[in-house]
Amino acid sequence: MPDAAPEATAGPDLLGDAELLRRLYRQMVLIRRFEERVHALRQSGALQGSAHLYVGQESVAVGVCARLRWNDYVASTHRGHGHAIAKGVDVARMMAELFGRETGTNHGKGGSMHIADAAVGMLGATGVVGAGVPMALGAALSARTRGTDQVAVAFFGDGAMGQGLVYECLNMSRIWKLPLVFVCENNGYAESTPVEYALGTKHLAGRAEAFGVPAATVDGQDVFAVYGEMGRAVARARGGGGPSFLECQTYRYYGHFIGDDPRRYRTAEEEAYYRARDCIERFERAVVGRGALAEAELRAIDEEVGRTIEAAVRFAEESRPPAPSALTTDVYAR
Ligand SMILES: Cc1ncc(C[n+]2csc(CCOP(=O)(O)OP(=O)(O)O)c2C)c(N)n1
Ligand SMILES: [Mg+2]
Repeated sequence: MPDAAPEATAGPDLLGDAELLRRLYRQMVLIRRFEERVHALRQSGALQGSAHLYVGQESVAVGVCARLRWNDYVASTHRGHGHAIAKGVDVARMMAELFGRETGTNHGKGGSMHIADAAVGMLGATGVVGAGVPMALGAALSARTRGTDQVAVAFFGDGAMGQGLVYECLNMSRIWKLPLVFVCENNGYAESTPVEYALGTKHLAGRAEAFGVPAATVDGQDVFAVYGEMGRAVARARGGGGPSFLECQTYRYYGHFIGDDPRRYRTAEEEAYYRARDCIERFERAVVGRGALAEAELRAIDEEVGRTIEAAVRFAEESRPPAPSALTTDVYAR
């Protein structure tokens, strides 16, 4: 492994767009602070339940969602907080959901793995590996049938590349030329199983190409690389050109879920390698180093995000749990 961390790849067009740069940075930091706060709350016992943290992968959700409109669709995974935040779900309502409060996105009945908000196109997280992919396919088919130019995105992990339904969706999206972007977040592991053990090839994009779906492999720890490739995929989808597949190579810093702290299946050297490519630090080096944003601007964003997260925690703590009389509402369709 070479140990020199590469630069993020922003070209002059992106470096000249200060508003976009501020938005990308704020979203990445918002996800990271949210997740770190969730980790601390869980460790202290203030928060119950399971959570799969997204820390390390922020540049994937942010680079992808920065290309989407509010009414485009996203279907998520068990590691879904970052997707929801990047798509515009309110962090206070997300925190309330994790606390099981009635003000939460799912009125406190869903928790970490079911966060959904139809108002911003967040179709939902799911605990079933690969199950978000047909949801996104259905949303893409709906958009096409209604004649809108909306796009749907399916986020899924390398683990979902072993799920048959993903391949059925690749095929269906291609023959119907649906406006769907498959975003495979290859973080190297499915729980503790390395991708090299579970999959017979490192070339995941080749699997999509076999179905006739244009595919690309990108450095998922470089928000500009993700944003660039996603721009091509979204243009293809909105223009009637059908689906695309993006393999984003990335890494999760924490364990598979909160509780998988020893992480015995990977080495300290490997973790250090990916941390040296941290998406937020690389972004900062690129934009401050080349004078696109002042460091003081980034620190001001950090402070604002810190206040937003603390306000979200207060909102959650001060909200009530759902009333016992609401036990069966919103649980099953009537
Ligand atoms: C259909 C199905 N099989 C197995 C599981 C158990 N399981 C939960 S997460 C996970 C690993 C998923 O790995 P990946 O898709 O790479 O996502 P990551 O956790 O790395 O983000 C597994 C096997 C499940 N939830 N659903
Ligand atoms: Mg994985």
